[in-house]
Amino acid sequence: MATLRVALAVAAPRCRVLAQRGLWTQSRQQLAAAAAANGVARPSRRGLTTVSQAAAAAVTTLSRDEVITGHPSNNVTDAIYSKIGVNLHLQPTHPIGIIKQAIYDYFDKQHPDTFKKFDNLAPIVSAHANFDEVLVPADHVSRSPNDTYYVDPDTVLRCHTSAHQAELLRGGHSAFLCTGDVYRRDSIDATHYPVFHQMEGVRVFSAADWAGQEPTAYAETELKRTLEGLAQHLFGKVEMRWIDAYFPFTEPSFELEIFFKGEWLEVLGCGVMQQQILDKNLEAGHKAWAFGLGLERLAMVLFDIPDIRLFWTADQRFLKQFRAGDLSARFKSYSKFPPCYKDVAFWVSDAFTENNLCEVVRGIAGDLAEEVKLIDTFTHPKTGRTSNCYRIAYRSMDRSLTDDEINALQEEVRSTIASKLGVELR
Ligand code: FA5
Ligand code: MG
Repeated sequence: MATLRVALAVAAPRCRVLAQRGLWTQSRQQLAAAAAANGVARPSRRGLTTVSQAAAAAVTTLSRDEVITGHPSNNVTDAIYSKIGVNLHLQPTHPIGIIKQAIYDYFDKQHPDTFKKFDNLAPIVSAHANFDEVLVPADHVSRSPNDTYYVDPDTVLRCHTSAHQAELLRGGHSAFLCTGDVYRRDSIDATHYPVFHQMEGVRVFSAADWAGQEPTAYAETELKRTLEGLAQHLFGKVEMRWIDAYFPFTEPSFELEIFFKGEWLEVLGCGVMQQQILDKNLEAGHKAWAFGLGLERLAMVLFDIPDIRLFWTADQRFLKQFRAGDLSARFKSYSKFPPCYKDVAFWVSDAFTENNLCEVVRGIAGDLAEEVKLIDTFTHPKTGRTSNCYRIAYRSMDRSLTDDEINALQEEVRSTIASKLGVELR
């Protein structure tokens, strides 16, 4: 049986660390399948309504009760709650803060006094802002509680910084960079973490800018030139290529890939903003581009950081390697503790999802969980029941784990799987 994800050891080549997998790209396949099943070209979109809410409140502190509300649809865990307010992007000597500032510097140099910066918008947003306002269809997979953290049915932890596009446009901002922590229920491996950081960039144009050219073509050209310049600013001379992509909020849409250590790496998604978003939030006569880039990915490439969990360590042996404004640092591994593998097999039910399993593992083992991988599956010929076997890799970035410690974690994982996921252990 094929594994769900390529195993990524800490020492794995960096290019594989950045293996592609897009929420929105995947979703297009699902949309196509749904459309085919419904016999329609495209699933219908939920109607847009106007919100009169002011821009999200600045991050102060969110109490646990505000985030883990007790509402039956709430799926935020304590492990996730503990990440809210950490704000790695606000720490000037942290790799995430350093890369954010390097991007600011590029935009300020190219276009002085043009891009307004937002980096303290609260990560709790309305589902309306996260999805409806950027035209995410009502049945899009990203809306599922399997993929997104819901505070209550109308409120989510933003799954992308695009959640702020519409409100910032309404606020009269025609060029902005919006940075923040984003949250996604996800599988576990060296490049995927349920909390990561994005920077959204938007630039609005009017007729004076495109000066007789076709507006969409003008915006597309300007967008690509801007982002190619950014990649060069961060990485120096690099080979890059544009891939056609799909996002509900842009048309046309692209992803930028950079050739790095022998492979093509996706570093950002972007495109020409859907006219509907502009027309809804601005007076007529505008065109805009938008992009959303992953700060961890850029920092992993730039600083040679092999595992996404390292961004969250408090270990000075990591943190001391980076300095504000210094893009030349290259991460040097300070320890290589071996992973410890434990397998768990169970009969699955229809309700079982891998994201739920990963949430259980993360809730118990925290950052000691390096990877959860499906290694075997079979269907019983007589009963028709399906059994999955997952291999969990436990590893600390900072120290050796004892057998007792790992066995205790694994026991708790096993009993929680049995009690919470509706599966039968084998
Ligand atoms: C988005 O989130 C879109 N909102 C981006 C966008 C904005 C497109 C504006 C068009 C216009 P995507 O899911 O591909 O797209 O994420 C964007 C980037 O975030 C990726 O290219 C990648 O660099 C980073 N990223 C995505 N998922 C993860 C993850 N699990 N861990 C780390 N980085 C991730
Ligand atoms: Mg993508």
